[in-house]
Amino acid sequence: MTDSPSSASALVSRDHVRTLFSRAMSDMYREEVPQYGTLMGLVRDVNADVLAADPALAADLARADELERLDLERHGAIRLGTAQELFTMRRLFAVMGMEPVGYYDLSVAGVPVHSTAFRPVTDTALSRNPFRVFTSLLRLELIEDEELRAEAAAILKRRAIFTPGALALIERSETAGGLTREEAERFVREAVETFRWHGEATVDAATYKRLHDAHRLIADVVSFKGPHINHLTPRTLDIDAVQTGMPERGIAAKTVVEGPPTRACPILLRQTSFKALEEPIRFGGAAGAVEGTHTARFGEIEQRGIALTRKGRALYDTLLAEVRETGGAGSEGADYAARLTEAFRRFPDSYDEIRRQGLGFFRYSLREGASPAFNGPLDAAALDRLVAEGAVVADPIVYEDFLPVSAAGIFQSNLGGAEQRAYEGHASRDAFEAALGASVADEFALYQQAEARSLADLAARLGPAQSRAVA
Ligand code: OOG
Ligand code: NI
Repeated sequence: MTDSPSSASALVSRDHVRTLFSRAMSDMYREEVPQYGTLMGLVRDVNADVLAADPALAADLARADELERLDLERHGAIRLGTAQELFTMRRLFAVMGMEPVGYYDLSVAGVPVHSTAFRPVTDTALSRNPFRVFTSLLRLELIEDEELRAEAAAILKRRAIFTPGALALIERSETAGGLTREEAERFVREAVETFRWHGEATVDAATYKRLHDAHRLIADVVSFKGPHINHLTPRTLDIDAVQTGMPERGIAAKTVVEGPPTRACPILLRQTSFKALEEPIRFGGAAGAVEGTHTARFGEIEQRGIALTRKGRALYDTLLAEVRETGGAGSEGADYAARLTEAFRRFPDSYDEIRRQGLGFFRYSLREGASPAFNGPLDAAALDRLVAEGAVVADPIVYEDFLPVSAAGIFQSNLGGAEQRAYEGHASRDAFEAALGASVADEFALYQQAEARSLADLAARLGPAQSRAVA
């Protein structure tokens, strides 16, 4: 596959289609939610300040192929109603090289959905454009009221969220192994239609109210023509600066930043958002059109840090639970940030310690111009020595995924925070994968493979004798 426009029948890369799509989504959302544009401006300014103030960081990011993708980088979120919708959504994202990674059960946090993230998975694709979409599937089986459950299912069954043009091009891509330039552009125009906001509800006001009373999220998924994108999130290099900058630009920020505290070496993912907008909608029905409002769409910012190993993640989960469970306070309380910082003192805050203790994933490479005397094998001790000598660089691998506790916090902050109780039903990964028509990739395995690939390359560069003995 190639990006070259030389022939009209040549296929363009999936990365190219994804970039076209993420731009089109961003343009559409900026038009629909002007505060998103304001937020993008703020993030751009903060990122420029951080890079200007820290040339070493700028150099590290450039070497790790992180710099170029920074301004392109964002994620979005959608909520689907049926298994069929999820199945087709997987095929739609596959056209753009996005695959389902991870399973998130949000029912434990009182949100009746389970989710995955569609995202690119290869090193090259990620460095070109890591656009991801957090995709949730409503779990109607968690609605207690049987009649309402049946009604919601019937409403969802009647809708068709994909345009005929999008469906045809998904099939085309599946049979031809990709799309031509012209098809890709048409595909993006058609695909974006699915995620557009519709001010017209498909239900009458009374039905909306019943769905809303069962759970605000159920009303959001069931009452509309399609799964409107509910936020788009740019990536910042300093979320604390964005958090303080938001009110200055007239944006009402959520009080607590989700995820780990401020650290010298950022881990995983920190996120904050601005409150969902109350938007006018019109209900249909026998009585004629009725005006109402709906709250769903918001803005969010994220800062990404190093991907953690299972061991590192377990430590993160333990420390976070400790803070949140103190007096059952969750993330409430003025001292939350201070308690978080205190608890995370037990998480080493230097890349060197994180690496030695096996808490995070790294990408290893030979430093430019280095030619260390080396006689293999490239085991852990040899690697430590080469890193200590400075001949080998260990760059943190960026966390590309999401965090269930944070996601629940983001959901809740936009649901008015009223629905806190956990649902009885627990994780249902098998049902999710059956609906998806595929299994979700294991995020830890993906990071592990990325690290292993870098070690294999390094071993090959150090000398052929070593390439047979990778640590
Ligand atoms: C998704 C919320 C989760 C994140 O960044 O964790 C999310 C939603 O509200 O649909 O986007
Ligand atoms: Ni998000």
